[in-house]
Amino acid sequence: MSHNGSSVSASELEVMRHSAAHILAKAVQRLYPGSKLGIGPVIENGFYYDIDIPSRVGDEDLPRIEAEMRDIVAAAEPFKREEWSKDQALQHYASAEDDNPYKREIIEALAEDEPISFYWTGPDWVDLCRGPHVANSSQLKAFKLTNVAGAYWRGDERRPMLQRIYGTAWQDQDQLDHYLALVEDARRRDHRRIGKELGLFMFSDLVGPGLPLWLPRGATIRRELERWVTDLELERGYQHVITPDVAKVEMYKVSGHWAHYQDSMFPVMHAGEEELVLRPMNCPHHIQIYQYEQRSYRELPMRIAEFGTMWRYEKSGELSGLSRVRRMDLNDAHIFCTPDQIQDEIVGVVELIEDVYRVLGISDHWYRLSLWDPNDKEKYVDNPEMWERGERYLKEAMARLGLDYVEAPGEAAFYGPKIDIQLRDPLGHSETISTIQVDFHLPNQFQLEYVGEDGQFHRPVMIHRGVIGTLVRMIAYLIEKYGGAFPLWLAPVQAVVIPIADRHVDYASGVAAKLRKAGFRVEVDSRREKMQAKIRDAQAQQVPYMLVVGDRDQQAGTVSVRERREGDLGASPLDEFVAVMQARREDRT
Ligand code: TSB
Ligand code: ZN
Repeated sequence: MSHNGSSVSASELEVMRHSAAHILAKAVQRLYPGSKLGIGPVIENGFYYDIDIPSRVGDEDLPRIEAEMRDIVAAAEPFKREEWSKDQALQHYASAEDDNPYKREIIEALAEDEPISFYWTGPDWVDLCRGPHVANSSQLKAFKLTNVAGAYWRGDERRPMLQRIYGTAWQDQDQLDHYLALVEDARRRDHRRIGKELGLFMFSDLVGPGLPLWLPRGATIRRELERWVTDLELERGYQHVITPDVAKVEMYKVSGHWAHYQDSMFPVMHAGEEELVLRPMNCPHHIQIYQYEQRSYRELPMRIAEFGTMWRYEKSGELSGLSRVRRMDLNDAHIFCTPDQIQDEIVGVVELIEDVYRVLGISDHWYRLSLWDPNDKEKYVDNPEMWERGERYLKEAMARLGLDYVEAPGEAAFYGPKIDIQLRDPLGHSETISTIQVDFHLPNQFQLEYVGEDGQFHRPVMIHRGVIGTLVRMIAYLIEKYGGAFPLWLAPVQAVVIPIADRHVDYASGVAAKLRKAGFRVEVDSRREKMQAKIRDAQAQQVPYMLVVGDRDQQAGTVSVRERREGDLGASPLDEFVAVMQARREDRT
């Protein structure tokens, strides 16, 4: 995607990573005779090779394989390209020394008359490969094998499972070290890990994959976010509604979801005479509310909002903690407006998103203009004029806002182009949280109308938008961003009162009661543990305030305040401290 010189070095790096995959495969075949190679592509930050290895290989075997790779690098083996005919290639992979059904399958699918390229690494090892490669194995300077996973041949669970060995490779040791440090940081911040440590959410085998269960502390974070955003929306003229998360299949036939989005939907439920389906999106339901009455231009723009529950049958291999799930609540709204109002509405949504991000401390986001792919008739409604019009509106709004964006063909919704707001995780992967979409399609499908100033019927336009996106994905992101240290207003437990001895428990309970009355989430740690241990535990739970109370506090009506980052802040009269907490909660920093 880069337009400058760095794209050149990026592809150099790719070549090196690809050569690293070959060196890995050669090392594995040396150590585990009889290993049959599958495919070994370059991926982001590194490479992998899928290999059918006669014995099971685990992460503990990686150092040995790495050492073997180092020998190959030290031997400075040249990479040499050769072209074979299809027959020669097939013969090679049918021979006793390199009998390989996987490679034969790949070759069978290639054209009859075109030569097939092979790459030698040293005089004794060859692999089917398009290339290009480094000239010599000694050019591989800095690499590391990272993990092993099972991978079905061709991703098909009915085919054999091979072992996929992952590695990372870089220009030099510094770059490798930097990357490994990032990986370590990402591991520490991983929302799945922190979610467990802080007791935020869980999954259950009996409930099923991609279906998170929120524990009380996680539910608290959700509730706070939901209340906050709902209030912001009410201030801005949104009307909140509540609609069911199933509907008749018929509705999705009208909307076009059935034709373009069925792959992501759960199977249909046959209930008596009815055919019902879990909704993958909230739009058609909101459209029903729009159509409940005849609408006039005076009611527009009409902003119908809901934290709407959606169900998407995501592939099991793509599920990932809270970031990609099968049941989610979207901070959704559908704005019904006249064509003249589109610009202002888009601008208003972007401003709302920027306000929300400012409070959450999000500043490294970027805008992506997600466009259709005219060649993909299955995914997209075939109406070039409509796509062009939507794109124009979005571009004009971005120009008005003075915002830069990156264009991404093939990322649009089936019904219209989008502005997606992209966020990066610690390893630099980007994902969409907020989205703004212009849609001329659904209003047509449902024959939407309003009565204009002229007394005639007109067709409104729809803007679909999510501000904090789905609560799951946003919370996964926030857990990683804050490393579990949520700002006071979102922290599931905002203060722990720690009595020094048993005789302080009553006073501690009084302090907690007072804070609870002021609306805070407070716990009293009355366990018979040392004060230091209690502080350590509260600190590990990332609780913003620890209020230690002993004889002196009890007599003076104070609390000895410890803040999770600043440490000991000294004694403070309880009333004063409640006011400090209130102020901090209010400005949400
Ligand atoms: C904005 N109809 C629109 C809505 O009105 C819509 O559903 N758009 S969407 O398909 O792009 O989804 C909105 C957002 O939901 C995405 O931007 C993404 O942040 C989030 N999302 C999508 N799929 C998942 C998933 N499987 N798990 C978690 N979040 C998801
Ligand atoms: Zn929608």
